[in-house]
This record gives sequence, C-alpha cells and structure tokens, in this order.
Amino acid sequence: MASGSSTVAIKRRRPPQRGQASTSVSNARLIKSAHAQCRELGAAVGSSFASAAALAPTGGAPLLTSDIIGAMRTNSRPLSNRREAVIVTRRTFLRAGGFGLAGLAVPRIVRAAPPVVEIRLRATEKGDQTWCDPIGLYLERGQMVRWIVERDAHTTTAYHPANDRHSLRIPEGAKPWDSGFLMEKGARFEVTLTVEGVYDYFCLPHEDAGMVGRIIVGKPGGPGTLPFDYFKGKKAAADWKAVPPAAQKAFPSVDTIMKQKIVRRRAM
Ligand SMILES: [Cu+2]
Repeated sequence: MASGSSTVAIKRRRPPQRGQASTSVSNARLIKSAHAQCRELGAAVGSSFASAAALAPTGGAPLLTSDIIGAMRTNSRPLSNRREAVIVTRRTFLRAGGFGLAGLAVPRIVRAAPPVVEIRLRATEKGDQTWCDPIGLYLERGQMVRWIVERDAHTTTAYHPANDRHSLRIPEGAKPWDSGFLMEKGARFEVTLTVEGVYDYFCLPHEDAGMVGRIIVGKPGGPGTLPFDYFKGKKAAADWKAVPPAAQKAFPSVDTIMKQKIVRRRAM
C-alpha cells in the first residue's frame, strides 16, 4: 500500500558499515512486519481511539503514538534501523488512513533509559580504610547513580557551598546532593545527573581520610576541572572550605576517567 514512502525511508538509511551485513532483504521484511504491526495496532487501537481522541481534542493522540513505538521497540535492530521503521510505520499508518488520522502527533523516538550505575561505599574490617568503589566514573547525561553502603557508616555529599560551605566542584546549575548518614549495610542513595560536567563529592565522616569520588557526565567541564584552590581570593567564596589534602590526592584525573570510564582507587 505505501511502497512509495517505504522507498524513501530505505534511502535515508545509512550505508552498511564494515562488518555489517547488507540489510536490504531484512529491511523489506522489517517494513512488511511494520505494516503488519500497523494493521494489528489499528485493530487493537481502534476501539480505544475514540477515548484517546476525547482526551486530546486538538488532534494529538499520545496513546496511539506510544503504542506504535512500543510495538517497534520489540524489534532488536540498531537504533538507526528502528528510526526508519518508525518513519515507515507512521507514513504507512497515515496512508492506510483507516481512522482518519491525518492530524496525529509525530511519533517521538523513545530511547531506553541508560542503566543505573552503582558505587559501593566500602571499608576494611578494622575501619582503618574507607573508599568509594569505583572512585571515578563516567556517566551519560540523565543516567542514575546509586551509592550503596557495604560496611561502616557514610554519606555521599556533593562539593557545593550549600553543603556546609564546601567549595563548589560540581557544574554551575547542577543540583547539589547530600545523602545524610547512611548507617547500615545495604543503605542506598540515588541521584540522576542531567547537567554535563565534572562532579566531585565526599563522605562527611571520612573526607579527611580521602574518601571522595569523581563522576563525569558527558563532556567534562565546570569547577570540578579547576585546581582545588581556584576560588582563593574571590570575595563570594571567602568562607568556602578547601578540599583536604588527602582527598585532593585521592581524586582520579579527568583524563583517566575519560579513558577508563570506571576507575578503582589506587592501592594504599
Ligand atoms: Cu565514608
């Protein structure tokens, strides 16, 4: 029915890269199955469409859009192919026109949320050493990080003047966090980081012993990339607390984190 629009979508596809099998055959199959899914969705959605339209009097139909994408997401192809599949689906669906859908919202590409990354708050049995594991971490924008106590009591607290006048070492505009005391094994605290840059944080009872961590979200930048004394002599920062020497030494460099993505602490 909508072979014209299918052709357009195929032309948009990036050429196959080295090591990738030619996909023209499988694309045809994909498109076929997209059509089939469309028809099925049409049938399934038909009954609920009246209520969706009632909810969205301007013609948007979020229910239908997400249903289509939901169906396409069951497909395990690379994103580039999935995107086409959605394009084909939408056009096919519009042309199929069973429900007079010309005014529908344009489907968005919905990506799966990146996985949560965990940092263990660790200590030796004697408690003479404590550390964040990993101590350095690279995250994508919008990724969630979760700290979990393994032994001893800890906090995860952003370097930010809002946290007892500690110096600012997270991106300007990023929200500071402070877990408060996490007292038991398994106690946890989570933050989703959406602003790009370098985030330095510490553990309140163990900062002087060097229990700190550094997270880079996306492109490194912001005060966390500056020397530890960058605020010296600035009036607004006159009462800021400097990072203690043992903590300064513990931070992995931005370069190391960007190269390794996950950095464990150096042996002590
Ligand atoms: Cu601690």
